Amino acid sequence: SIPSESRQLWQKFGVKEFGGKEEFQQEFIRHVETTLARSIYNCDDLAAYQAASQAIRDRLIVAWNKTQQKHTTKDRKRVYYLSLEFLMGRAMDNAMLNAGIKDITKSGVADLGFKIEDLLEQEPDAALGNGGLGRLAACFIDSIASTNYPGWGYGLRYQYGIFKQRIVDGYQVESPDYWLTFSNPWEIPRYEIQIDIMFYGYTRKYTNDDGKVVHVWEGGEQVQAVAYDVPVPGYGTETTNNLRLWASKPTREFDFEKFNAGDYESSVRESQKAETISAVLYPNDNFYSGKELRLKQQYFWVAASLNDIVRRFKKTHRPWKEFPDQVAIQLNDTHPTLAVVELQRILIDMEGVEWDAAWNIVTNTFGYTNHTVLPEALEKWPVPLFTNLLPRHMEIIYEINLFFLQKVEKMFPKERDLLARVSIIEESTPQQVRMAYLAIIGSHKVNGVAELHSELIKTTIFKDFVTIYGPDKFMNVTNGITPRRWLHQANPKLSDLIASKVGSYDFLKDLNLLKKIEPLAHDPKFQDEWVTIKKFNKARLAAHIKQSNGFEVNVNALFDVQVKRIHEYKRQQMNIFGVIHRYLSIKAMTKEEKKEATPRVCIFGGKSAPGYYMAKTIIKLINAVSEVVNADADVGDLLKVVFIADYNVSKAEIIVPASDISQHISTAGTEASGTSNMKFVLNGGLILGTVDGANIEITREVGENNIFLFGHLAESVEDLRHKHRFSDVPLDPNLEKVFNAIESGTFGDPNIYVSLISSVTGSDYYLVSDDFQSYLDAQKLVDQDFKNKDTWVSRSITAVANMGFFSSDRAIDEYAESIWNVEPISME
Ligand code: Z2T
Repeated sequence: SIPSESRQLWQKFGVKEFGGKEEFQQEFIRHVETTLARSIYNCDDLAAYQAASQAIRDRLIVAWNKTQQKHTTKDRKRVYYLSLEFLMGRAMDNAMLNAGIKDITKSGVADLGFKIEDLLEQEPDAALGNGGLGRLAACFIDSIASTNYPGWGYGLRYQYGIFKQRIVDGYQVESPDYWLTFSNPWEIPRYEIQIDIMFYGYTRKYTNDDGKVVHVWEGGEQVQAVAYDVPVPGYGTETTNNLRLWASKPTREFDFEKFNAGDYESSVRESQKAETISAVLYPNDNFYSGKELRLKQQYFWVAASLNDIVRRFKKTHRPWKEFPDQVAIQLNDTHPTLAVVELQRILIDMEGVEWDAAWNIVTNTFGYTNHTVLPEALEKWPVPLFTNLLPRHMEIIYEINLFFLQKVEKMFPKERDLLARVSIIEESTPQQVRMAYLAIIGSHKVNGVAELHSELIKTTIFKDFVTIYGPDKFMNVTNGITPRRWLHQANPKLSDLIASKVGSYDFLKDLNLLKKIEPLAHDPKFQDEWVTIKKFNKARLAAHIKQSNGFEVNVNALFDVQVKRIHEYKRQQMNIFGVIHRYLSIKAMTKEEKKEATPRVCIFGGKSAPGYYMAKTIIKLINAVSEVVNADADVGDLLKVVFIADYNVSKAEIIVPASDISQHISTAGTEASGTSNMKFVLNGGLILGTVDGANIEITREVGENNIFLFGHLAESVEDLRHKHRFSDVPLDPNLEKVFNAIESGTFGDPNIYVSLISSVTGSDYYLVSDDFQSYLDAQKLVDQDFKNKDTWVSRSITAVANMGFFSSDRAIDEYAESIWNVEPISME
């Protein structure tokens, strides 16, 4: 239908991706002079970053357009990854790498007088997530693109990412992360894609001319969702997928009545309220807080995304029953569970599909991933709040629940308590909507994120549902990480060394090829190169520490790292108690003994949720210990304690390659998977960890000689907790010495730490005392083994060689095969 003359013009002038360095430079200068309206005389690093990223962005958009056209013509099943968090970090280095233009841009900007490293530094992190769950979503969309699956991410465009952390007087202080100050070159605003979203109002039903009962939801407040698209380039492929983030805007009609009534100011104020929906990311990791604004965010995002997905499906004019053949939707935790209800509502209220047929479509479309068994993290919304905000959805939930409970009652007529146990509605005051149960009932597959975790959900929190649905609905997909960011970008020297031995960079696409370096584990020359690279990475971190913390650390010391969100279940408190124990031991050493000791740098980093008192106390203690230990002349180089402020993705890229040991020491059964454990080992660091989450599978892959495991097993945790509650369990004697030191004021005002200590001397829910001796023993082994440099490096090499399984490409293939039933689309 497009006339051939027009078509020819489009072909003639259509934008081509630049290929060579000169074309890049031409684009760069064009953007400096036009997009930024600057010149050679006022182009600083920030402007140069902006111009370079504009040039790269243009190139991504060309690939994005091609991919989307291809996917539309192929018209095959797509996957949609719904996540309230995408912890992307910086985009520029990844965009250059994946598009295969890193060399030309690097030398292109160098000719113009800029260092690429300086430009990369200008970019703020896109920190739209809290921790593991958000970073997993970022790794997954990288892998979906890199393995050529047609897949979109859907999320919220928060104006404020996770807060920035400063340490003032040893305490965490938060400040807002307004990351859009200099505009964001990596997003394409789609002002034409505007979707009306309703809240509140009331429901009504009537019988139409055909005698059918029709439900309507009306009279509520309207806001508008505007789409912002972020191109997601695959590595070594033309495929460039889309991450669509929604921002809230006031609707245009919204103000009219008040405006006419002369109340202009208040109508503007009202419309500003709409903007706050997507304004800020909730800063909790593994913790649920039932705020109405959070539920609003969830519905806003889910309704906009489903509207978009359904609109795309309707363009193909297929019958509704084919919806699950065209669409797979993955629920990243329970945050998007309203999508189940919203799709059912669209089908029955708007599209006139019968209930059963609609429900069939819904359950065949969704998959649900659970990320935690911690009870305080499970979402439950009070029925009154829910009914007020989403009255029609509440009705549909009651209906879903009724049909579900009828089915259960038929299956198990004698099980009196079962119905109450599995009901979506918890009979508390007030009643609560159990979102995980709704997600299970509304999905065809439920998965955990590591083997132990996937077993635990079947035997504990979702046990009854295994009885009802059988075991096949529940499965495991062990998490993974993208080797592009977490090996090649973070550790270019190691990646280059590996490539020189493997013969190519193919391992970045097929991580099992790492196996080829295993025979080199005992090769002295290779070992030397390996050690040199680790030293270089440690020096790079040491320079960062010098800059941020103001003191020097010895790069020959053992770098011992624990960086992750601060949480009692992750047990940073056990780590710092261990550091205090080490400090006391050093103080008691003779000169001779000191000569034998292994010097350590204990590195901590991580944010606490702003309202999490215990986590904040742990941060304060780490900083207090740091101050005392680092200033103690008796200790010298044997022990340094560092708290790196504002841990984020970009800092992880510096910290991860620099570890000798990293700690993943959660109470067994509490860390669903962990993913930083994978990052550290992939970069040649060994793990000191508990038998928990993905540590277990890492042990299986790398061999138990190449990991330091300690502590009680998940199966004993319940008994141990019981003992603490119902009998007197003596405190571990070494821990007692540590507490005495704290209580005697060695690290400043002991009053600060009273509740931290009594949480252990009391019920010790996280079993710090129970595991403490075992932890110290494992640490001792680490000290000894680190002295044996040859064995240490061969263990490091062997471990890396066996990390292939933990590529997120593998995880995505498993989801695609066993949950989504989607296939790759080649861009040829
Ligand atoms: C989170 O980061 C994780 C689980 C959550 O449960 C919430 C958040 Cl914000 C609701 C983490 C797990 O703690 C971690 O073990 C896992 O590796 C990660 O999700 C990705 O699955």
